[in-house]
Amino acid sequence: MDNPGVKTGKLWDIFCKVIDNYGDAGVCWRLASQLAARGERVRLWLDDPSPLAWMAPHGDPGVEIRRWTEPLDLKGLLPGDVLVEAFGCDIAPEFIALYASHLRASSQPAAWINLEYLSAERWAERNHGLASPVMSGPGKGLSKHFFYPGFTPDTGGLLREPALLDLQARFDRQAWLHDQGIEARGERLVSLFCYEPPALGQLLALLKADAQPTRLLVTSGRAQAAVQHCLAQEASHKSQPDSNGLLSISYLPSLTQQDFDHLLWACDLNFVRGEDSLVRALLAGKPLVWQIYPQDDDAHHAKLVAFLDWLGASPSLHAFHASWNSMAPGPLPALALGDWGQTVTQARLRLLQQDDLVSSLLRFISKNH
Ligand code: TRH
Repeated sequence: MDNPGVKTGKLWDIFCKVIDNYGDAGVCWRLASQLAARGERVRLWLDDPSPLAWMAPHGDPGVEIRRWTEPLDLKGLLPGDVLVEAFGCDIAPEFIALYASHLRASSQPAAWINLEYLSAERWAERNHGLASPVMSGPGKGLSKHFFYPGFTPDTGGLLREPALLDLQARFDRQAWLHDQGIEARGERLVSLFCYEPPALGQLLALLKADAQPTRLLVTSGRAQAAVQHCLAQEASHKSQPDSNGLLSISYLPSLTQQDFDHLLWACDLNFVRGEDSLVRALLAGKPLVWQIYPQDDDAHHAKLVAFLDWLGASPSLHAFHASWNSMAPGPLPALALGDWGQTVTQARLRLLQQDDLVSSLLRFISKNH
């Protein structure tokens, strides 16, 4: 249920630090522009805004990008009504001091949201919406609230534009491929956005050996480097150059977020990674395989299993993920796109019956503040 009716018309300050990869900036940009689309005003503070130059080159009139310098330049600045601390980024203390004194002067309660990482684990439901008193520093005495994105109605939901499925229904796959310079001749199209999965060589071998021709659309950056590394390694082990069989490979430039969606809509199977691209692949409703962001203590294993359980993944989809994410030894199982596609479309239906993240965030703010 989308609920564009809940409007607060407030000024939001969203703070984000780019740790690595594109997800932090990607999620915060999506949040900022979706808030702006519902009539909110947003300042997005980023320590490194450079990924936005290719993700969102046209910007958004409702979103002001500010560089998070140390110290922050706060001259003449009035803090906004809502403060969003994305992914535990520790908002600059000088900004918190300004916000706290603004609240005291206006006798308003704090509207300070701790936006957390996405997880399908049960604790996300338990912790969603909980208050957390600030015990020290310039915000001492204020209260933050945990906001957990998630896959069930007891969480904050997932970022989803109200018109997304209509846009997808009107999408012209052939025209888009042509515009990208991709001359597809009826092959199966597979997108690849990944880190360096050890099973990548196996995937390439599987696609080469398949009776059905495949075109692999490889995203720029780490995925491209990983594929090229695999191919070079393979070549160095062979005296004769190997043929790619029925596999052809296209390397893509960095796409805008909008064209990244188009890529997911155009393909018959999407390999995605991290957080934001997983959500977009779910919303695309096509068969997907997720490479989860790896954590040192293997905490991502439980997170992956929780997601697959929520998804209702079949044994074959479970097994493919276990292998792709190096959780189980053994070869990659065969692709089963019919089965995987059905699973994803059913999961998407469940998501469409729930509020999206911006609707639940707006409701949370108007109820609590
Ligand atoms: O880049 P990621 O691996 O980001 C990760 C995750 O967010 C992870 O949870 C976090 O802990 C870690 O960073 C630090 O994957 P993700 O989350 O899918 O983000 C990719 C973003 O990049 C997404 O918004 C889509 C966008 N994108 C484009 O806009 N164009 C492109 O060409 C590509 C490849 C991605």
